[in-house]
Amino acid sequence: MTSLSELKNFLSLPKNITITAHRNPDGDAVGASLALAHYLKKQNHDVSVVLPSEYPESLFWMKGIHDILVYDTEEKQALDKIERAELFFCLDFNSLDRIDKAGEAMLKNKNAKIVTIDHHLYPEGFSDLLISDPQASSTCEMIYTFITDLGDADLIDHTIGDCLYTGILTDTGSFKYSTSSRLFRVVADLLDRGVDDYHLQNLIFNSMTEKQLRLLGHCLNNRMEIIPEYSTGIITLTKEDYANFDIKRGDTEGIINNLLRLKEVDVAAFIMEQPTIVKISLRSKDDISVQELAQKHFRGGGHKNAAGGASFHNLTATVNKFKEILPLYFQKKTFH
Ligand SMILES: [Mn+2]
Repeated sequence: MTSLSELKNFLSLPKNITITAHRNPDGDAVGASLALAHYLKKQNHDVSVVLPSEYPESLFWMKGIHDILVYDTEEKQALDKIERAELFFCLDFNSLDRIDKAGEAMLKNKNAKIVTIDHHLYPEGFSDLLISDPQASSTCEMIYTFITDLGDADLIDHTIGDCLYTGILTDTGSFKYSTSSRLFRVVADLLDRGVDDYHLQNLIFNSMTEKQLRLLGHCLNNRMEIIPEYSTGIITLTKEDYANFDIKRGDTEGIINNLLRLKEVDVAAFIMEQPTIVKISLRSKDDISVQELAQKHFRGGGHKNAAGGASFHNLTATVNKFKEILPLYFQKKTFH
């Protein structure tokens, strides 16, 4: 299976299909998985979504989310779905290390075809059919195009629309990054299909817990450092912060974007001390790319304006390493 028309043929009879997306799934990964699952179920396929790790609580309102199998905690059921699948959809990632053990299990199932739909740069070659578009705002935007290209735009109802809109909204930071006229046309069509954008904005963004807002205050007040000569901002979180604020999955989401609200900051780094590694998230403005820095120095990758990776040094050493690398990538500014 190497073309969309072959896939369409394959899908003309009910199949066992397993959808997966990357570890620590975000709004785009979960939204794309559920949207595709709802669409395929409408065509009588037997569909399951298997994610490597837990999805964020902020998305619990999404229809079908509690049917998702989490490999970390439901390994047996997840493996069963992976072993029985005739077709895999890999969404919102393009290298198998993003799905850990689920990837190994998937490759063992030699009877199944693999279709990847993703908007990250430099896809690995593990798929039978690769639909890659680094220009797309989100995998959710690509799922819309995918369903439309299969001739099934009419099947996009407001349930599918809600899922797609969620991924678009979160991956573009409420239409702040990687937008295009094409994206706005997609969104206009989703609204025509019954998506309530105001309601979804509230569900997704105005639903912080008090703890999360206080943690944001702590980060900005006590853990932020600005390096003016490299237009860079850094926020760090220590193990003690994780304990004191009882930080759970999803609690730190979006904190990094606050650094870019500063006029003088073009590059933002969020460096988190985790139990065994130190994680680093990077964001940038305009044409400044953080992708290569993440890939070369922190075993990671991502997009031009949003990338990440990890380090096996301690927190201080990782922060120092990041500061030492800055001159390799960014012009030093002089002040008069
Ligand atoms: Mn995405």
